[in-house]
Amino acid sequence: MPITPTEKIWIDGELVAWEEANVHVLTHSLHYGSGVFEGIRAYPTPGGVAVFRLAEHVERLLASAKVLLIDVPFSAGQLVAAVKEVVRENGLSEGCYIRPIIFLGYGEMGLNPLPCPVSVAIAAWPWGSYLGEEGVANGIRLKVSSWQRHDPNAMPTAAKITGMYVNSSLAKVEALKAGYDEAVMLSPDGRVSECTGENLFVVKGGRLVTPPASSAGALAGITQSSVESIAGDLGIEVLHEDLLRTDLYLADEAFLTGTAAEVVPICQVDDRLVGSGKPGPLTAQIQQIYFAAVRGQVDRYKDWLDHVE
Ligand code: PPE
Repeated sequence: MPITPTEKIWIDGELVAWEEANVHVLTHSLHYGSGVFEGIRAYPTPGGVAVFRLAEHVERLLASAKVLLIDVPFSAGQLVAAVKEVVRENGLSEGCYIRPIIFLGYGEMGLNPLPCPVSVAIAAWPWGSYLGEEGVANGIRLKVSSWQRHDPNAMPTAAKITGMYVNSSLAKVEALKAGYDEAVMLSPDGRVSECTGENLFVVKGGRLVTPPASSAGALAGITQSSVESIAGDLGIEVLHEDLLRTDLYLADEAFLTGTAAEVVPICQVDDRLVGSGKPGPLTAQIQQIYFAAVRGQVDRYKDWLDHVE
């Protein structure tokens, strides 16, 4: 997805011009994938632009840093304020995608990251639907990847580590080259884990099922937890249970969730139609409430929004 440049990027406490937000080629994280990052969205609401579940994203960012023993020189409160500053100063009143990254900079080379300088950058730009408008409306086609999700003892899947996404990219490219929209990855023990950058739900017998993040080696998604709240408030039971690939083939409905992707129906998995092959009624209902909630149109979920002004 192309990036539309905005004016300023926040780096280590200062706003710098977009085109000057550069790093040295010997940046540690470029060589070893040792950064941690987040994907956050802001949306236009009746009360002005607001960031969706900002505190939770900052908390997860700092948790990812903790896993890598990165000592972050900013507090959660400072990072929350910095994200809002980036949205405000770039005049992104129609909403945007926000990408904070904590990375190890130039200064040391070698596999011991501990002596490296730590940098924090936050960029934001307007970004449309990650899997396309067509996918959001009519559903996408998934392929079960030949690439497995990481074993959590090979790569800490609870943390959003830049280097981990080589695994996701391999799966994504394989799926795209085979003519699918997205890949679904299995854990080393053959259970459904997640998609390359999204969590996954199936609907079966009126209940929602999503793989348990820890045993499936998936990221605990903030969109996933929002969808669980929405479903709970609709009186729909949500289970965290292991899923096999055949559970995807035989689901009544399925959809994926992520900040960038939002809520996207799945219409086929490995060329099997999911249900009727069209977005199902529960998926459509949850999608509609999610899109309204992020735009501040549902009173019950107003606490999820952090206003920028
Ligand atoms: N799993 C993975 C592997 C993942 O990267 C994401 C977010 C999720 C699940 C969903 O998490 P959440 O956003 O909290 O609901 N992926 C981010 C980066 C995507 C990218 O392609 O880059 C995102 O959606 O911003």
